[in-house]
Amino acid sequence: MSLSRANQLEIYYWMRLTRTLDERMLALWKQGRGLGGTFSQRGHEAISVGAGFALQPDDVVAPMHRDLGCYLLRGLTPRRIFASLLGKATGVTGGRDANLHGMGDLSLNLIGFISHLPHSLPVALGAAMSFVYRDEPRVALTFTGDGASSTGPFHETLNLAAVYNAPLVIVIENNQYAYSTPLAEQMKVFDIARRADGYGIPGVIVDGNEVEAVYEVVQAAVERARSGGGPTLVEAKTMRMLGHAIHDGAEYVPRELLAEWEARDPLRLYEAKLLAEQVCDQSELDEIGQRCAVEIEDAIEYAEASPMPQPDTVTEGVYAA
Ligand SMILES: Cc1ncc(C[n+]2csc(CCOP(=O)(O)OP(=O)(O)O)c2C)c(N)n1
Ligand SMILES: [Mg+2]
Repeated sequence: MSLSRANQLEIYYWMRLTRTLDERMLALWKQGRGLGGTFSQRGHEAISVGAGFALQPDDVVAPMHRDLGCYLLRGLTPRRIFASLLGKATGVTGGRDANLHGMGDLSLNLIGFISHLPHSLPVALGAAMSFVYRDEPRVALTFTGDGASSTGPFHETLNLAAVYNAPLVIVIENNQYAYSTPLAEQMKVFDIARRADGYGIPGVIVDGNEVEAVYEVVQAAVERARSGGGPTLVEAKTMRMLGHAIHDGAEYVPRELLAEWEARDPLRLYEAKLLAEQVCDQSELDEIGQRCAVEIEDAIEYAEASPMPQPDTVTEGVYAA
């Protein structure tokens, strides 16, 4: 499906909202106003937004820790996200973790991120198989990292999904590092999409900094899955532009490598494309930026004014003790 002008501006809005949220989230933490684990999204906006945009509302998505763009476009509001990050009662988990782990909402067909990597994969496969059993034309999509793609559950999920012909799309966010470990130190293949060959399913590589390219590849994989074609492994190549989480200065990443990728910043690339193709002019981009800034400031005010959870609610949602 080709993108309309309205679609393109919407994609830009989600990317810009993600970037604004990210920058303010990091600033809050540095000012001592944040609480828990804080994972930067910088560099991943084209993947989380481009892939998420390829889904229908009925499809299920299981994102990971650099996919806030996908959470946003699925309908998790900045207010709920900041309330979660600040550990407030109005957050998604009612203030239980002050983190983006577990920030799911099944009413939005959004499975919360499972911290154990890559355990969102078998769960997304379970969702995909439920669609098969119920004969529903729905698809499950999940994300994983380059590091997580070297673990057992990744391979088991691919194998089972292939054998079951599951309507599942797995997007690898190959950002060159798993914590402090560069790709070359944890695998001997440099195109992780090749891992699909071992399971008899398609493996597709896409430039993870080009949002429309990500959208097109994922959209084709989603429609293939929906029409009974089975799973696809998509490898989106990008770069983690900051440390693993905010405590990590990433001194181990060569500065030249970061400079190379900074020149291909996904948000700037999309702005340049929209302007070059005369989809809009600079004032429209600025207006969207202004809207995002207002929305994010409102969310921070809301989250900071929200109460902490009541101690007597601590056992709510605990299923085993
Ligand atoms: C089973 C498991 N082992 C270790 C960790 C700790 N951990 C969290 S993120 C991470 C690195 C993940 O790297 P990658 O999969 O490439 O994702 P990225 O953070 O680069 O997006 C590690 C080791 C974990 N969450 N789960
Ligand atoms: Mg990685």
